[in-house]
Amino acid sequence: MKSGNYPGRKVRMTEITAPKSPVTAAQFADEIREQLKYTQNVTPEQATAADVYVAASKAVRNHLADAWFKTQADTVNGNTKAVGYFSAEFLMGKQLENALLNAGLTEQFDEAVEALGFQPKDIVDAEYEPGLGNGGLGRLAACFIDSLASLGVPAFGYGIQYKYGIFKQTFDENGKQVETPDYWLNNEEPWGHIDYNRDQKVSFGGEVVEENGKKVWKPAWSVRAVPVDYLVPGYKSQRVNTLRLWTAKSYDEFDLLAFNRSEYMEAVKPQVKAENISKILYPEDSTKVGKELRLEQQYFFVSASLHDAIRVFYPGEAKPDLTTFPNKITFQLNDTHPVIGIPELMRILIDEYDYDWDTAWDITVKTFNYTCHTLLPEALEVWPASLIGELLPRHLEIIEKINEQFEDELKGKGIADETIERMRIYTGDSVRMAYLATYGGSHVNGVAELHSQLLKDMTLKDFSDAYPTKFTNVTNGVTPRRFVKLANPGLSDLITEGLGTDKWLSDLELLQGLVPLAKDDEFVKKFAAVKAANKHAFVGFAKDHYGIDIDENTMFNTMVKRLHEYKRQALKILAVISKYAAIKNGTVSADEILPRTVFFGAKAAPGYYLAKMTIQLINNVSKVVNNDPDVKGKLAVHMLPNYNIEMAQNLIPATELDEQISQAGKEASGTGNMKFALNGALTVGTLDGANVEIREKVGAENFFLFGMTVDEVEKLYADGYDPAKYYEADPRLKQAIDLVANGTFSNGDRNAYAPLVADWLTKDWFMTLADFSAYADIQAEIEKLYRDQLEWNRKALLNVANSGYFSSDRSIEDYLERIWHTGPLAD
Ligand code: B1N
Repeated sequence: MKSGNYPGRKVRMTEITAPKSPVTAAQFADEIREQLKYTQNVTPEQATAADVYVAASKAVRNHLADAWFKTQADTVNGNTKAVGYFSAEFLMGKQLENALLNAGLTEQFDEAVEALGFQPKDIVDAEYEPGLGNGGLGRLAACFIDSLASLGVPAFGYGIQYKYGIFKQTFDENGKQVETPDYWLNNEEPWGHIDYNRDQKVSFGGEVVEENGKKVWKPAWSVRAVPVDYLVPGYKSQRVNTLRLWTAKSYDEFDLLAFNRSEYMEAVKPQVKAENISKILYPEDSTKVGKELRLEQQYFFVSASLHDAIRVFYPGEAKPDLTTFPNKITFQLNDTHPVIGIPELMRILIDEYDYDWDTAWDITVKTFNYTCHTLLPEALEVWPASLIGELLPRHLEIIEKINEQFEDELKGKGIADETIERMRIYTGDSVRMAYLATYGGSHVNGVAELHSQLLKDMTLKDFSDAYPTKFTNVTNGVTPRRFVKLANPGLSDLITEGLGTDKWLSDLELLQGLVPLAKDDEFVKKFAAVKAANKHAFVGFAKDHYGIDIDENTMFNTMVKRLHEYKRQALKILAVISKYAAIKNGTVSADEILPRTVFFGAKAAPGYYLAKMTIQLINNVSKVVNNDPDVKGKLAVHMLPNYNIEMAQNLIPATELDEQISQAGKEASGTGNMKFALNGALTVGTLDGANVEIREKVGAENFFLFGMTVDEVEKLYADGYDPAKYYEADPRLKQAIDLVANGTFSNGDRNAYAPLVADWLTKDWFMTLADFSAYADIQAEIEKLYRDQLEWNRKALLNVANSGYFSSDRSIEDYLERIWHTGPLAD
């Protein structure tokens, strides 16, 4: 047992070091050979890296099987409440390396594949990364299920196995984003086990009739939800949880009549319609997409999962006592996407199990909790009532009744009519999912201190006034296993050397033991050497993957995240342009210039016009700058295609300066910011999301803060914001925008970026121009510190030492204590 040093910590991770089925490298090699022979059907001589990858994956999976069965049995038979994490996205990243680490088989694997004549890295790289998420929200779900298993908490991840994940991004010759489908299942996928025998029926449409005084839903069509199970091994916990992703299949046989007339397309129509449900991940991030298919997806996975949980916890019982359901499992709703689960559980309890309304409501509220991930009011999902009525008529009735009960309850609390009007869940025209989630569950949380506060003060203020005790905060976190140990082995070894133990991997607050070492110049130099080695490694990675040449003797400055106006990639590229102009004009002398390489990585939603134009601009700035002999060796810009988990694992450890420059009050949390700090990058950032807490933990003197605060932003909106004023006031900004407008980055075409320029000068909703001067000014401070490598690295090391709080293990402990009220399984 170890203890962290922050207050309120209840759960302690107990490392179980001795694997229950230890295996030698030679035995593991035999197991791989066996898989090659009997499942891949190739000889070791015929085997390619891809074959060995599949064989090794299956061998690791076999090692996890017993722990998986035991965890399942303990989950059902023990008396520890389980967690069901409902999420439309799980952005897992590659599985093999992580499974090896958590199963304690890394060394055996390395030796075994070498004995087979392969390089371990080539085998790990042969895995095709599953992209079943858009960005931070999906990656958070993946970190959370890793931490749940590592802490030994019984848990299920529930979601969708999309056939096509997030699109693959390339750029055309004009620098425009091109999206291509990500058919990840075209490659052999050894991790998911499709279980046709644990399927569920999910129905849609039709009508509600009354039979014997009871409402009966007569659906028009049904699909077959089939679970695909992924093992979620805990780090040294001997626990293996389940990620259950549903895939949609058709019940309908071929329409033989149509088939006989050779109308092939007609014959397979029902299959196509059913299977469309799990076909594609919506490539939207932090924006609302109101699409019928999306609601079908949401209902599909939530309905199947609720029925599955009842099956798991009451096996074979025709009349289970579901009043005990909230003692068996608690469901966390990851944003509004699974919120249709609230009326669905009501329907199941009332229609399928004959409970009365009040009992059903009591069970439902106790079972659900809701995490909100946004502050943009336009991003909260609202469904047209007509759509719900068509697709889920019984649910619309239930939602109406929930709303009636809700309005009565508010009246009873003496709340004013106009407030009630604002708070309505069902307006007659539409259903507000965030409001339904807040009323229909026990707790609501934001994802960083500032975000949770702003939810209470703004986005959900009426609800927080009426139900103050429901609201809480859980600051996001990231798993140190993937994002430090696997991504940054050099730093991991140094940390272990510095602390004299590797227990920090399951108790990240132990990193604080590095604080005294920041005074030790020799240790700081070792730390600097790790960063230099990571930069060198990334140069190789970038050459292999993107064919680009990078000068490793420059500062590596990175901005990777989804492309969104509020995140303000525009602010970064304008500052780059301004720097370019300064070098060209000779406003800065050669020895004043700190050589930098700026990396961008960002996907834009396919329909997001200004975001896509920003990508195009970055690509064309890159072309001009990188081909200009005047700035060679001083400034380079790279827009790296297809930012994904693999790129993150390679680029973050090599980064020295990280950009977290969103407009204050817009980024709910951010989790990239945590990964960079943990890997020894310094942050330049605004007081937004979790930046606030990162700065508190690492120390204001180790963080480059700039820009307006939330209050200043609000005031400026209220006073009337005129971006043109800022354009006129700062010649650096004026020059940068003029260069975009005058065709410098579009072969003289002055229209190429006209919509972007017009938006900046007349609208600029996220106040990029207002923050430009502060951002440009702080660069001098950054560059001054960077010239003193020892001081820079000392501060970077202090970022690592003080970022232990941002482990997703700590987030899960907070959920357990504040929301779920459960804990690890007994051994
Ligand atoms: O969730 C992350 C946060 O760290 C980020 O600040 C936040 O922007 C992100 C609709 C979203 N919020 N909302 C989404 C994703 C997909 C979708 O279809 C919205 N993503 C976030 C983790 O808390």
